[in-house]
Amino acid sequence: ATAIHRADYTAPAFWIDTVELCFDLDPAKTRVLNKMRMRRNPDVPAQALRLDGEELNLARVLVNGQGASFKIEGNQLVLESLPGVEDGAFDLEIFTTCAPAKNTKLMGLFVSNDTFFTQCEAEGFRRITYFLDRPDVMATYTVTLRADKAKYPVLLSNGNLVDHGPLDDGRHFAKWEDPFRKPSYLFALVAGQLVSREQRISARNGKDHLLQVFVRPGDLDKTEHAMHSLMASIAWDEARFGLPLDLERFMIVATSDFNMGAMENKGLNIFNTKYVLANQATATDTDYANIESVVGHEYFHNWSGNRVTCRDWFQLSLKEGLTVFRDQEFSLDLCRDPSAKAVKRIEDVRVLRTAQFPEDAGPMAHPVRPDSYIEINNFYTVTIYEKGAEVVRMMQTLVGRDGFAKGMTLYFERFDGQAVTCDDFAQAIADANPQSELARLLPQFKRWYSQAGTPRVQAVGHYDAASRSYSLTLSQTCAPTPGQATKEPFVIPIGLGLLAQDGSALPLQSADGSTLSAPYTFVMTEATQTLTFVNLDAEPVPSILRGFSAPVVLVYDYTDAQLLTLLAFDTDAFNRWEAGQRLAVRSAITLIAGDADISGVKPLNDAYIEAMRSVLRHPDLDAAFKELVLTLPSETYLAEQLNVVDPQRIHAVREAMRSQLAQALANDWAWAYETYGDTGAYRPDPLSSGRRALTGMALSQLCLAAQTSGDVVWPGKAYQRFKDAGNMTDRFNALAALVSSGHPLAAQALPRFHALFKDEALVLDKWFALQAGATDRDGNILPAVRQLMKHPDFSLRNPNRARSVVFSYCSANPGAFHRRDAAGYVFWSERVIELDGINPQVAARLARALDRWKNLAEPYRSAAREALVRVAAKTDLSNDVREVVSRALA
Ligand code: BAL
Ligand code: ZN
Repeated sequence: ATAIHRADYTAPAFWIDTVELCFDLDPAKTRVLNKMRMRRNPDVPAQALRLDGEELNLARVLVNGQGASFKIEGNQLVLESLPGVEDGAFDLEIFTTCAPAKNTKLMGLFVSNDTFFTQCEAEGFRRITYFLDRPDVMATYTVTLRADKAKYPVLLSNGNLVDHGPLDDGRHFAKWEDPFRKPSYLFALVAGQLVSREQRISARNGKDHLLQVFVRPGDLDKTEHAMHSLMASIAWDEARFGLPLDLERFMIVATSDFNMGAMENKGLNIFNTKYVLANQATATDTDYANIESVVGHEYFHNWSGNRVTCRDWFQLSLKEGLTVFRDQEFSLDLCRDPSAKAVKRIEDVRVLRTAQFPEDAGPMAHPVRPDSYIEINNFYTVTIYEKGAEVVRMMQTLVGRDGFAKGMTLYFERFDGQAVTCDDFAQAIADANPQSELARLLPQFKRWYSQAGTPRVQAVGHYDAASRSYSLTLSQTCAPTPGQATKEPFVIPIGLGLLAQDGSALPLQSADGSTLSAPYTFVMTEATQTLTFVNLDAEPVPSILRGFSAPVVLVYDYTDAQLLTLLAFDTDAFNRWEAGQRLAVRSAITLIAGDADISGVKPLNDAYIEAMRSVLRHPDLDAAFKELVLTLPSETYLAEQLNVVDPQRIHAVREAMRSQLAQALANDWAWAYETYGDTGAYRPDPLSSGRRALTGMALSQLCLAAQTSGDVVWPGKAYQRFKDAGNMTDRFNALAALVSSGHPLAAQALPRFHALFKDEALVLDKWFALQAGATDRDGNILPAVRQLMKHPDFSLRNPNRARSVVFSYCSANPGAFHRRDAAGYVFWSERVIELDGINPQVAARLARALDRWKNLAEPYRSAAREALVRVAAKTDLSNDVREVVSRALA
């Protein structure tokens, strides 16, 4: 496979104006008739027409109704001689067949539970018919679906239903027209036995719309939250950005076999069931929150992605970074309470730092707008999505919230109906705000799109008592990443405040005597810059990078006392949380990086424990915020702070910290459990979700403490709660408390849970994931995982199930995965190879579990390398997996 380079982009040699597709749906052999109205692109030198196609059986090619000569070159259908009509336009008709039932890659047209679904992004449409399968070729589609009526009563495609009726032999048809031009990756069809929740709404402009959520019969009682989320999304996009729903009908369909979370096909979003189905008996608070943001995300794509799409796949973050930013803002705006907003922001940053920062430091590091790729599926990454969203967020910071909304308006005015680039977006935001810092700094700001790697900002403070001034020197660096040896300085907005030693907020007075208004953001542009503040009676405590104002690592040599002050008093909730994390990281790293014997060690000092007690007992802080502060930094996050990673030592130290907190705060956890434990009638709002999260944490800590003390009361209470809980969050947390503490009652609770939910696939995923992700005790998890794979409910073909077992173990359970005997890595290599034969996209995700092998200590490092070499030695790997393992070994 060869790499594709952004610099090689050329416009297509042909355009497709209209597409008429007719499907005769049959799982074994679906017939696809594709009639296109095409024309040459006069701006490009005349050349042969090359259409993409994959795993298709070609039966017929007609040009203007006549048989035409063609050849197949690799995965392309090539037509050399085309009619030389005046305007270069012609009709091309292609008849192919494909085998949806055999499509285990879940790209193109596939069958799941006797229902047809499609997934075309990025390059799945070519598995349905020969096409110019690239996002800058936009056409209008008319789609006719024909199928057996009894088996496939519901026939859906993009746009509006314009005709339907019976056919011979018990078959029927439906004809759909999508009035909007779109690239092929937004095409979709669904056919099967589905039922729908319907809602009619009137938009602000008085237009009526039909909203539908389609699911399998039996799941209708789990669609209310998705429908509410959709209605809220529609209202939000109109209110915040003036962007209305542009279709008469908007459909969401759920499928249990899906590679991604969901897909924004025009008017016909296809979702993984995980992000649609919820009721209180089967879904947790986290599920509810995820559904809200994914429904929002896909809906927001209707403008940021569909109305204005990407010129090429290097511009993927144009739509994904922007749309993640939009879904984050949507969820933030739905939090009415400032504390809930802070919690949401912390959660988003946690994802960025535990997933994207490692990516940016590893072999797959790439800019937000990559320069090359081998397999585009590998670039649906946390860098494109989450870092891309941070880049958009910084733009909003630099132009202000209103300025950003103006920029969005200009962007859609300029580019509606077009396929454009990240440059076009940034330019529109800047042009709408000509006086802004963004406009002034745009070329430099765009380094966020071109340079990979996480910048490090080192801050050094100096207080001068004689002049009563405090200077803060900031220096930025960014380590080399593959293909980028040196980096130029970034534009880094740095939220900043100063606290007195008693914790009170200090006014920021600059040397020229002016007072800077709060919240203050310093826009860093140079490699090193110094800020000076005056009229300070004593050395202040700096609160830097407030709200996590830029996706950077902030290095500042805080004293413990300063961190305790920030934790207790910072008005910026993000930095308040961050101070607690820094304290915990410091205690952990000191031990992990040293070589002292750590058995029986108590890593946390009294001051930290007292600070945690104060937070837990705090009368004014919300439960959700408390839960975040009391959650120790993850093993993955700790690993990223080290140059040489011993995963077992990290695991042992973190477990010792958890255990120490459990014992030292035992009374406080009991108090928290009693105080927050009853959340009344179930509602998945941030406030009551936070109470359940903290209660779950308390129970887990109490069961952990019981492990040492021999107490039987709390494990008993956990078991009782597990049995009696009125919602899945409480039930699952109680089960997790028993499993994670290794209590014998877990052995009773697990089968009971399975029996209760044996028909609920998404709940079984949780059941599998809990066991595969459980704390390792004497190497017991890997054998358990192998056993789980033999369970009658396990299937590697279903991506959700594969993720719940294999990924939960390999990618989310470092303490169990990184074994001294290398058996975890052997298991990983077996599964990557096995999955690659089924579904390369999912296999390549799993392959990334060893991205950071070069940082591992011995014996892990050599064993991990050996496992990678074993996978790479396989000659018939997919491009997907080949790219990942080659980059890892490079
Ligand atoms: N476009 C792929 C799925 C998503 O990001 O919405
Ligand atoms: Zn998206």
